[in-house]
Amino acid sequence: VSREEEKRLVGEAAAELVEAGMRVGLGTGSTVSYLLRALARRQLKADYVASSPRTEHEARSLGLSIESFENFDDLDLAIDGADQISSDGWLIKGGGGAHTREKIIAAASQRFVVIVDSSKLVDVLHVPVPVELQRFGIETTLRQIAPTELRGDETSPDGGLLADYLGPIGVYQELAQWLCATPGVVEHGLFPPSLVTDILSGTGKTVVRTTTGGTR
Ligand code: A5P
Repeated sequence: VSREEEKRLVGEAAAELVEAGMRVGLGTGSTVSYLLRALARRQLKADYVASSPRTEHEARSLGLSIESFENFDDLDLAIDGADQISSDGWLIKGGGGAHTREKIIAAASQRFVVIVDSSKLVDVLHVPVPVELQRFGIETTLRQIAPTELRGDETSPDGGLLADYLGPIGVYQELAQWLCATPGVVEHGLFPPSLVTDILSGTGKTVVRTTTGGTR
């Protein structure tokens, strides 16, 4: 079974979690693309919020109704992919540069479901850790969180520069706090287990469901 097939299976399984009338946050990436197609086939009347222009465009072209996130103060459910999931439930996200909006959506949602193929399951998280940085003072911010490499002129939809932290990871919580505490860092791609309520991972032809019960 290919990785694409695993992505399709988890995307379709996650689409079954959506019910009519729900307010649903949609993540970004190739796994989410399968989710969007499955949601479009279900033709539910639900309100969707997109974490990126890519998702917004893709969802609209499939006929899903995308609302502005300024219209909702919370969400019932959010579904997103990830770059890595550690055995203790931490995520690295942002390979696609959308992690700031994705984290806002995850934190706003009653339930945050992560959908991944088996290649994303790791024992221990490894670099790169994506970061979004303010352009103002970029060189000093990069120096403070060295070694961090800019991804050229790639920006987030909110205008931040995207970069990858490449240094030691150590204790996840400590790295997350250090990155957050550095002025100029808009957001980093480490998501703590407390943000996540469910993980759907594709392993061959089966979808493994883990309820992590993140509390918020
Ligand atoms: C996007 O910004 C990211 O957080 C992740 O890279 C994404 O959710 C995973 O994408 P794939 O499903 O394409 O691996």
